[in-house]
Amino acid sequence: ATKDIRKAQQPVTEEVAHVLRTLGVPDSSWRNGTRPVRSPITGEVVAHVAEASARDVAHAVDRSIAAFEAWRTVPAPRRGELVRLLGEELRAHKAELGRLVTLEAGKIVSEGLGEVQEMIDICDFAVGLSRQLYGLTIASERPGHRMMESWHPVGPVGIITAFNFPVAVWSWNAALALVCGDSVLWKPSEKTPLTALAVQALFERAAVAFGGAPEGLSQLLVGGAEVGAALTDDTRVPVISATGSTRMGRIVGERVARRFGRSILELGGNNAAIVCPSADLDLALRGIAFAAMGTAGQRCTTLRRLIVNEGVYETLIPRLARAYGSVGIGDPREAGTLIGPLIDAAAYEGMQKALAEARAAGARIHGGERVLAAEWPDAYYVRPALVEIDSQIDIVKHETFAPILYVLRCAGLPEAIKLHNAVPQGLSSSIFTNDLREAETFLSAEGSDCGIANVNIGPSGAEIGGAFGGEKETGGGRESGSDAWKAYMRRATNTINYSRALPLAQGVSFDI
Ligand code: UN1
Repeated sequence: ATKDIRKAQQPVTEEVAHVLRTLGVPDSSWRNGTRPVRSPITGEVVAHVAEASARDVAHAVDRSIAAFEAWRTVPAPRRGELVRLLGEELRAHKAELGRLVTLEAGKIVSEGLGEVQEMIDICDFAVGLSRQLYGLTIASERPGHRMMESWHPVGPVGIITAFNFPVAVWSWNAALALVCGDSVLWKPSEKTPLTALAVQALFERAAVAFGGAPEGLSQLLVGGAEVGAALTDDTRVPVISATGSTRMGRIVGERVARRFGRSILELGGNNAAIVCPSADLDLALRGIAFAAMGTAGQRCTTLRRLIVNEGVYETLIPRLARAYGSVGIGDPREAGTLIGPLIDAAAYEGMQKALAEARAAGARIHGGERVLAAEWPDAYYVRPALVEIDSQIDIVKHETFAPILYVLRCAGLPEAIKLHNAVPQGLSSSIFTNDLREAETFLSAEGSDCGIANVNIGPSGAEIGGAFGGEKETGGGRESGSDAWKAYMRRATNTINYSRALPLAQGVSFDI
């Protein structure tokens, strides 16, 4: 192994057990179950979790409805107090929970901690929101009448999350849903149930400190696709928020729509950055490196396509290739590691398949090979791949959940924007430029077609204050900040007559 490749210094299984116990997760939930859980750091089995059945889901929904019926009458600012206490638990256990994210999802230490920070941030946001669930007052056309809008709790919210943000995505949904007066049911990724168990334990502590939270307000359903399907099909669950692949989202979205449920879908991205001739290339290089290689390319916001103006191509790409060649890969717990493992063998195979297709199309590929295979045959570490390619062939339009950055050359901004938007996904995007006209054009109606569009930062690493989500095959849902809370409530339009007459709208007369 070369200097930039880092081996594990300490065993994983013992550390997982220690962290779970520190976080107050009962042994019974992770020691003797039927479903094995692997750490991607070494590929070893670190726990066996118990699984829910479809019948358990139905029973959990019964409890969730009872909890909802009590919770919806608790004043919203008081509901905010529970979320404040959850934020306090997360603050107190940030180090341990962040560590567990590292052990179970393979994120480097600062990204594991960052994910917990994102949870703390959304709790703070939701606490403030609990006093700001505003409706409008609307001018009525009738004398002596007033119209207004009321926002009411909607019911149990089903939350389906992915392995790559195993805890933060739950919190974006749950913190909002809870202050909105809803109960929550969480089906985490089958690849990352341990972090979910830990969050559930912290939630339960917060509920005890709160005193009087209804039993079953937040429930965890560990299991596979059949658990997700039972939740998705249950007509008593009005909102399903699902994060994951477009393939999964198409199934969930169709099933929820069939029963007139509401879905919040946060699916695949194929995020690009455009580099213009005026760009600050030092800054662009750092922004690109984090967005493309960070989290081993396993964020939905990961930078996957780089569209570079021909005027700066020969300066930027060799520098980027050098960064790709020297980045630290290995045990994510080691200081200096920037790229941890892929989640599993399937992720590795998907990556190699995509690279083979690009190679067959004549692409020039830097990196992409497996490393540390002799040390850990069951773990999948790769050097991130930089792929110079002439045109946006099919594989470039596809989201491969691995660190592959396709680089395309372009002649000017109109061509760059055209290439940028010519993919089925529409999550996040960015432009590197110091030209105001280019920046504003990119952000305008004729610019990026994504839910997130940035200037002089990469497409990943969004803050929780903004609405998060995207267009087209990304699913159209919005989570987290801004007014995303509205998706977790139902809206009632109210008309109040405070006069003695009964005028009808639109001048209709109906005298009996
Ligand atoms: C995801 O990968 O599912 O913007 C979410 C980001 C993070 C969230 C990513 N705040 O990269």
